[in-house]
Amino acid sequence: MLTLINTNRMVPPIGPIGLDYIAGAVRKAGFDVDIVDLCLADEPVKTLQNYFASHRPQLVGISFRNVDDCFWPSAMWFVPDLTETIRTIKTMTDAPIVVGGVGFSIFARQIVEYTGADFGIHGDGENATVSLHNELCGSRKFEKLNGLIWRANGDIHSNRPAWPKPLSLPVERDAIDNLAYFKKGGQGGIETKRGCNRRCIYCADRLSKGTTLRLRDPKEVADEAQSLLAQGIDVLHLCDSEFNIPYSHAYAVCEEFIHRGLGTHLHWYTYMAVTPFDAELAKAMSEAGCVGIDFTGDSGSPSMLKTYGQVHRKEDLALAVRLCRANNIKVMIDLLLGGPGETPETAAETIKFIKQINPDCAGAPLGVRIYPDTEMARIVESEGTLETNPNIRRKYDGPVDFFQPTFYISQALGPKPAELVRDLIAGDKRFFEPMLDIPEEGRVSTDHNYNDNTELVEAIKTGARGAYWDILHRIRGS
Ligand code: B12
Repeated sequence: MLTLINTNRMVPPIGPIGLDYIAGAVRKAGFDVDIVDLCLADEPVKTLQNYFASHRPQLVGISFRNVDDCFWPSAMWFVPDLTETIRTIKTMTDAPIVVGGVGFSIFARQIVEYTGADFGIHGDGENATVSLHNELCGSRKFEKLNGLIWRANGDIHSNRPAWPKPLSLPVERDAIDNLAYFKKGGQGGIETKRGCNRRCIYCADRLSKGTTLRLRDPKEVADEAQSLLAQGIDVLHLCDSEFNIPYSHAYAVCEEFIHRGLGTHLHWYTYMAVTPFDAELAKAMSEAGCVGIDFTGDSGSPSMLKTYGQVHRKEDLALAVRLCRANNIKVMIDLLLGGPGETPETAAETIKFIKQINPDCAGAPLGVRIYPDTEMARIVESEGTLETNPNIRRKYDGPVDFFQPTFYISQALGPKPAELVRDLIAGDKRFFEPMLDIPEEGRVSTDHNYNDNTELVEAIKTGARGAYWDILHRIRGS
């Protein structure tokens, strides 16, 4: 028997859909599985105590979604909390502990080492969890289990990540309380594929999901959407890195939704790359129920787009906004301000351009989270000694350590970069502004950090549904 534990207690709460898929796969393999959801528990430690007082699982799986909040200057780091949770669980059970999750997979080996967990799974958890369970009950041959991080003779070993292809997932979605998450978190989640083959210099998705596109059968995706709809969940956020990569699959998913008439019952939001996108896809998405797109816009400055490794041009962003408007789809543009080479001029060019193309919203956070093994990390390392690099921002002492929240803000933006960006935005309510290093007493929040966001929690409590940028935009007014 297997116990899966959700440790993400951020609010608004996001359903641990990875555990829903894993539990479905474990059941299909013929094992019993329980989910202990600490996010929905008032008292997590008591919940764990009560559970382990009456259950003796053979394996405990812990889901670790967010390593940090990726938001400067908040820069919250959750690995110490995970360590504490694992320590607590070890006092309650002798079962081995395996950790997995999207954030976990970015730093798999380091997290196993830091937290003292027995095992980790780097990548997809469905097959890997079943295989680990089988090996633990059998011959304990760990060398060949894809994704496994394991200990032997005082060493930690890392097998190659588990990124199985073809990808087929359980569609029942009945292992977690999706409806409770919908009522408290304002949306459900679903994936149409895994992996991303883009080369954005800052992105960690290739570390956690791989660079090979692993597509689900559109019929399977639609079956799953119907399972969620049957539970009363009629607003979804897709959990793909970028829905339109590849274009043909996005179109095929829309066609299947349209064929089943899902677009009239279901509303959904998604992340998208700015290209490929055209009138045909925009129309199909709208008919399939898409009501909002959050584009990886990054910048309105050609030189910064090049630096970030983007393939789109600023003109593509303008077209994307027009296509959304023509198809009644709300549009958000996610920017990244402060990367290598950002100057007051490039920042001004971006803000001015975004104002001109007029999306519903634009996220303008400051600071790029530096992940290890990315082009971004290589750029920073090529700039010389990390500890004295004036572009690096962090809140911890000692050597620079990308495992902990470490950000890049181009020093060319001057000593008060957030103020500079806010001045450029000049109170335009379409923008989510960067947080200030020292928050102003009593000032109403204008950023879009979704961690511990009481404004969102309250709005959802009173019935708001949808992507968080859309809910914030509605409640803050424009
Ligand atoms: C969609 C998404 C969102 C949506 C969620 C929509 C929804 N309804 O679910 C929204 C916009 C709300 C969102 C918000 C945030 N997000 Co987000 N999000 C994503 C995204 C794109 C997909 C996550 C997902 O659900 N994947 C699908 C599921 C099935 O995959 P999974 O969770 O990885 O699970 C699999 C494996 O990891 C593994 N696994 C999982 N658990 C376990 C447990 C065990 C025991 C095992 C063995 C395996 C295992 O098996 C699962 C199945 O194969 C990821 C990036 C990405 N491409 O994955 C970022 C990502 C997770 N988000 C991130 C962040 C930072 C946030 C925010 C904190 C941002 C902020 N400050 O506001 C908030 C936090 C929200 C919250 N309350 O938790 C970061 C986390 C990085 C980090 N350093 O930790 C990511 C990785 C993006 C990034 N690269 O920066 N997010």
